[in-house]
Amino acid sequence: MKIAIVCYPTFGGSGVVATELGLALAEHGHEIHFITYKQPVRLELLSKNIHFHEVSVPEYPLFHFQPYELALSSKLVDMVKLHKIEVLHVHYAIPHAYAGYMAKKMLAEENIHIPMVTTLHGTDITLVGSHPFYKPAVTFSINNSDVVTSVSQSLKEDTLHLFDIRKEIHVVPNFIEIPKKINSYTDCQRELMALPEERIISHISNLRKVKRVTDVIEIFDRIQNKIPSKLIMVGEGPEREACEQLCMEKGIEEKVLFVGNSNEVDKILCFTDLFLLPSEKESFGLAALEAMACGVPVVSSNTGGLPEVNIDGVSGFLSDVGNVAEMAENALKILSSDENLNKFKKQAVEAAMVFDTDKIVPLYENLYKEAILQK
Ligand code: GMT
Repeated sequence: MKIAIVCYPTFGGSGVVATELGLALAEHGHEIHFITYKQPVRLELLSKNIHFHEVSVPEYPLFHFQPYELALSSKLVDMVKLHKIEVLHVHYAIPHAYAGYMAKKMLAEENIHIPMVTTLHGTDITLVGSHPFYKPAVTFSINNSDVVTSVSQSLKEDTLHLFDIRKEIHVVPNFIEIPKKINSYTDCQRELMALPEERIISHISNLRKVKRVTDVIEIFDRIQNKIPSKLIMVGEGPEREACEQLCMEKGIEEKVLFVGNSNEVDKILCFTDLFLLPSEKESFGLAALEAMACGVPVVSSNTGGLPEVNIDGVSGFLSDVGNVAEMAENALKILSSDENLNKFKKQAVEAAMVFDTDKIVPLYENLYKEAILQK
């Protein structure tokens, strides 16, 4: 199939899932066209099956806001015609589903009928999309997609609760290539990060409020009071300063390393003993799955789709949002002995297997085939 993928090209989970999906589909022999404003971060390799088309928005002083949706829908029309694209897969409802719908309508004028698959990722529904300023447009674009998917059962339920949806929503979870993860780093160079007796804890996100990153510091502070440990904070975002300030107030700044955005997530996870994800909202929790696939147990909140990924007492533990004391206790349970830690590490990988690329990508392929047949 010839498939266009529209996504955010940044470090966010929706862009990562879209990019990994495109790469996996290309490996299955499909022709993939990424259409976005910048080459996606995880898309290092363009090849016979992988193409990237940049959407440029010319600056014009009259516009207070440059019309990205307009430029995107025009680019979609041009690329669909030029490359004979058969299916459009848009990731993140805002504004991609809206732009995709406009492209479909323009193409229909020329008797070209292309189905659109819309994948809902989380904040496009739970945070931004349900805002009254966007809600009518988001409802409209979901109802006018040919196929709608959500990344967890919990997000499906949230969508049905928050919007007036007439379409069936298919749950297609985030995925990960397990064998690659397990074998990717044999020499972790753990000694560069911590002393042999120290445990290494990590957190990866865009350090936004929704991730409750100051809770990460609170949990770590309680852990390091009991056992020697280090915390690695990966990612950039508006809450970084508050976290750094909190570390200083607690006098733990030397034990916490802020490394910014990283392309070496696998390497960091390789020497990590425990992953913390105390989010306020999390439709799936790709970061937790990435950790589990690398054999890292997860202590997380029980919000959104996290209980579908992190299995309580198996791959880690879950607690109510904000219950940092319980999260710290759970972390200590896992880290208390090598025997316990190794048991949880093994169980984390096993729980991640459910989301192996080979199991999930065919679900998307089947939805594309059905959508094309129905056109
Ligand atoms: O979590 C983020 O801040 C990034 C965000 C995004 O939209 O890129 O991630 C969302 O989509 C991911 C991929 O489907 C999910 O794994 C994340 O749980 C989800 N984030 C939230 O719901 C907060």
